[in-house]
Amino acid sequence: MSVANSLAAEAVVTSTSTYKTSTYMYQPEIETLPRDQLAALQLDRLKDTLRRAYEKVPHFRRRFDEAGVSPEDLKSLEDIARFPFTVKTDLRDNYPFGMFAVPRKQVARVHASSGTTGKPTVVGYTQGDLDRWGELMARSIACAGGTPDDALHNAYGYGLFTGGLGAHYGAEKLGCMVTPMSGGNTEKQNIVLRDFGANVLCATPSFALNLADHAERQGIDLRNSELRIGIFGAEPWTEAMRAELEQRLNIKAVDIYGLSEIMGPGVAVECCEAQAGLHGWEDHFLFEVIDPDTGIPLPMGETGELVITTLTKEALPMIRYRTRDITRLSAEPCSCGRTHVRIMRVTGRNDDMMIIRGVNVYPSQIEAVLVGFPNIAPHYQLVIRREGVMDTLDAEVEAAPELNADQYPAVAEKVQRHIKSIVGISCKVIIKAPGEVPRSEGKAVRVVDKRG
Ligand code: DLL
Repeated sequence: MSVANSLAAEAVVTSTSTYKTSTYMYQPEIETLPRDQLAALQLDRLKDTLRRAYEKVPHFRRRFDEAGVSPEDLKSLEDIARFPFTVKTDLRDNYPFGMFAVPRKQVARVHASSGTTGKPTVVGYTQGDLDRWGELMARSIACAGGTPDDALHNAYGYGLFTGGLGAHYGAEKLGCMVTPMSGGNTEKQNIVLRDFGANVLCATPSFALNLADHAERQGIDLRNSELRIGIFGAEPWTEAMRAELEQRLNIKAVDIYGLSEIMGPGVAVECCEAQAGLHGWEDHFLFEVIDPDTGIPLPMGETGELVITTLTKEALPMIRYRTRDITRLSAEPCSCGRTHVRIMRVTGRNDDMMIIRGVNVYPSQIEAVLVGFPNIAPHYQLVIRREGVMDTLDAEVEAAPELNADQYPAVAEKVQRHIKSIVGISCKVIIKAPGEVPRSEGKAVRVVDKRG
C-alpha cells in the first residue's frame, strides 16, 4: 500500500468516537486496482447499464434503435463509441422525470440545475444511488486529505444544487463534524469558520476568495486558523488562483469536479499528495474525450470534450453524456498510487468559449494573467459587446486597495499588454475601485454578454 493509502486508511480506523462513527468503508484495493481489473469491472457494469437504459428508458431505446445498436453489441469498452451521445436538451425534452429508469416511487431525492433559459434539468437518485454518492464523496474528501477527525465547513449551496447536500452526506459518511453553512452570508461564514475550528473548507474557488477578502477586513486571521484543506470546484479555476488561495488561507487547495447529470460533486478529485489532475472514479464512471466537432473519441492525452457514462446509477443511468467541459485524460501513474485515470484541470466549457476578432479564448486564460498580477485584486468580470460586426471584450478588474486612482490608467495599460502577449487577444482593461466587481456567493459569473 502506498503512503497515501496507508495514511488515509489509518485516518479512517483511528476514528474511535463512540458518538460519531465513520460509516465510510475505505477500500484501498478499489482505488489502486490494477488497470486490467478496473477495465473488467467497468465492462461488466457497462453491459448492465446499457441493458437497463434500453429496457427502462424509452428515450434510450429509441436512440439506440435509430443508431442501429443494441446492448448486446457491446463486447469491449471501446464498443461504447458505437452508442449515441446524450446531451442536456435530452433531459430538458424529457422534463421532469422522463429519463428516469425507475418508477417515481423508487426515487429518493431529486436535484435540478436552473440553466440560463427554459426548463431546469432534473436529476433523480434511488436510495442506493444516494448511498453510492455519499461513499464517493467520502472517498473524495479522504483523497483530498480530509479525515474523520476533521471539522468540515460546507459553503456549497444547499438546495436543488448538488454541491451542498452532496458534500454534506459525504463528509458525514467519512465521519467529519459538518457545518452545513451553504453559500452567502460572507461575514458570518468567517466567524463560524474561525470559532468552530474548521479544518476543511468546501466552497467554489471564487467564493473562497471572497471569504479570504472579507476575513482580512473583519480582522479574522484565517492563515493562522485550524483550516488545512480547501476542496474547491463547481466552476473553472486556474493554477494562479490555487496559488492565491493557498497563500491567503494557508491551506492546501484541491480541485473537485462533478456535474448533476452524472451525480454531483465527487465524480473526480485531486489527491492531496500530487495535486496534479483529478482522479476520476472509474469503478463508477467511464470517461472518454472526444473531438467536439466530429464526435470521434480521441487518443489518451489529447484535449477535447469530456464524455461520461455512468456505471452504477439506478434512477438516472447516463449514456455518453456530453459534458461540454474541455479537458484531457492522463493515464500516467500518480505518485499517490491510485490507478484511476486523471482528468486534467477543466479549462472551460465549449459554450463559454468566446471568439474575439477570430481568436478563441476561455475566461480561465484571462484569469491566469490577472491573478497574481501586481497592483490588482483577483476579482474580475469579462464583458462582451458588439461594435458594428465586431465583438469586443472588456476585462473589468479590481484595483488592489493600496493603488491610487490616478495610477489606474497605467496599470490598465500594463494588464492589457500582458493579455495581448500571453492570450493573444486585444481587450480593453478597465480598473475598478476595490469592491466594485460583483462578488461570488456560489458559482462566479465571469462573462457578461451584452450583445443583446
Ligand atoms: O457544479 C457539481 C459540483 C458541486 C462540483 C461542487 C464540484 C463541487 P452542476 O451545477 O451541474 O454541478 O455544474 C456542472 O460545473 O459541467 C463544469 O462545467 C463545472 N464544473 C464543476 N466542477 C468543476 C471544476 C456541479 N472542478 C458543471 N472545474 C460542469 C471546472 C467545473 N469546472
